[in-house]
Amino acid sequence: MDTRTHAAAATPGETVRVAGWVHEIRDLGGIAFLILRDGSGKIQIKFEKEEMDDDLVETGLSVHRESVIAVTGDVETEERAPTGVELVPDEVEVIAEADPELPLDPSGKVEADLSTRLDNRTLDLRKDEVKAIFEIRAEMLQSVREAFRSLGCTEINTPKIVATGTEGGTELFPVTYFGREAFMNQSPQLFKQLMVGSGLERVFEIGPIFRAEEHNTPRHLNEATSIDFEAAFTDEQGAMDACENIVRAAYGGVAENCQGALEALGLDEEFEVPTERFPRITYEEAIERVNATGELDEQLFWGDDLSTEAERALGDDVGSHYFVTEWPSEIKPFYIKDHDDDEELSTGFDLMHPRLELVSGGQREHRHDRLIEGFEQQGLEPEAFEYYTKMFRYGMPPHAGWGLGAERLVMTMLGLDNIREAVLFPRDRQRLSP
Ligand code: AMO
Repeated sequence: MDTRTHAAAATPGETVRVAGWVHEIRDLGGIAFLILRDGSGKIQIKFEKEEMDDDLVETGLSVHRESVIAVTGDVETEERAPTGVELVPDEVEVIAEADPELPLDPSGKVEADLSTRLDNRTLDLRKDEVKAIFEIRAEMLQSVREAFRSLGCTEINTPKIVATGTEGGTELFPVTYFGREAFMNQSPQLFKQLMVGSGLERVFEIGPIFRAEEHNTPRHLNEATSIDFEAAFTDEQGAMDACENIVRAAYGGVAENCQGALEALGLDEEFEVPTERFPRITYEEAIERVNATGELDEQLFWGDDLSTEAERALGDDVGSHYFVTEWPSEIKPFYIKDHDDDEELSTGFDLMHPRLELVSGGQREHRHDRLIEGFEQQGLEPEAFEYYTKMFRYGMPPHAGWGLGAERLVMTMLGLDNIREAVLFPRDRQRLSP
């Protein structure tokens, strides 16, 4: 059991045993300070060389930085100490000595590039501002889960090894499954849809998705975390309402419970929970607005996807989260329903942060025959998806949903430059370990 006193809880007048990492040793001659760091913060340990046992001083001051030690002693008030208290040691125990040469400086005095940091993530995460990202990520996931529960959703877990892809054939990772070809799942899309036709009706999943993206970009991962929602008896408008609710809850939870982490990132003053309703702009209006900015070398035409430059121009123009609705049917996947009165228009939508896309979603095609036609139009063989299409013959209600990239949410929330900052151990073209 963890019987130590946390650094932040050490109170003057107490005798305590603290344990953690040697953050820094400052030797001023007759007096020396060791700064010990643990999960709660830091505490100064004072060594008065003339007055203390030689072995104690020797042990305390010769230990290498980042070693794990335990120190027992009396806590005293000391206004000049960084936290206003210091510990006068009676005993120093070296629990796990660190090598003198470290691949990365956790005190942050020596800067390291992202690749070195990711290679040595354990040491990197000893920095307050890096640890803060993952505390915020955890809080975000917790708030999202709670918000889904209050929307009446059941959390599900669906297979990650699957027989077919859903999000376009080129981005699949093949695996061998007992001699048969299988793939890592790109999205829980088909499984979550099958659940709205079950007794569960409203579901969410938070889990990994795998995309064999060919290019390294600051916004793509080969393994990402998708926050997925799907609900029966709703349309794309209802799905967008739920999406707004969840994104707002994520920001709200972080604002309420992560003040320390936001401070460590220097964001405590500027962090804002979006309160205004996210504008819903049609695709047609979006391309008109992009063209009107004059930021693009070439004009956009109906049927074009929004390029990174177009997203940026529109994001600057709108200035907040916004939805793009009514995309052309031809650029949305087979499972997205077309508008009843105009087959060229889909019910698909994207939620955009001014910097990048966060969410795709829409109302789904729940009519069996139309679904089969959609497969054929997209050049997919409906037979391979029979496990899915078959259930549309046994009572599948109208439904809608979306998928939100967890890392992109953290990235945009905290203004991170690279999506890898929001993943403990990112997977990209170069990176398969750690
Ligand atoms: P889509 O493919 O647009 O839609 O993915 C949904 C959201 O997931 C995130 N995302 C990624 N994040 C990082 N790296 C990647 N390679 C990556 N790929 C996707 C993005 C994106 O907006 N089945 C549909 C969702 C639905 O309709 O319910 C889907 O997967 O934030």
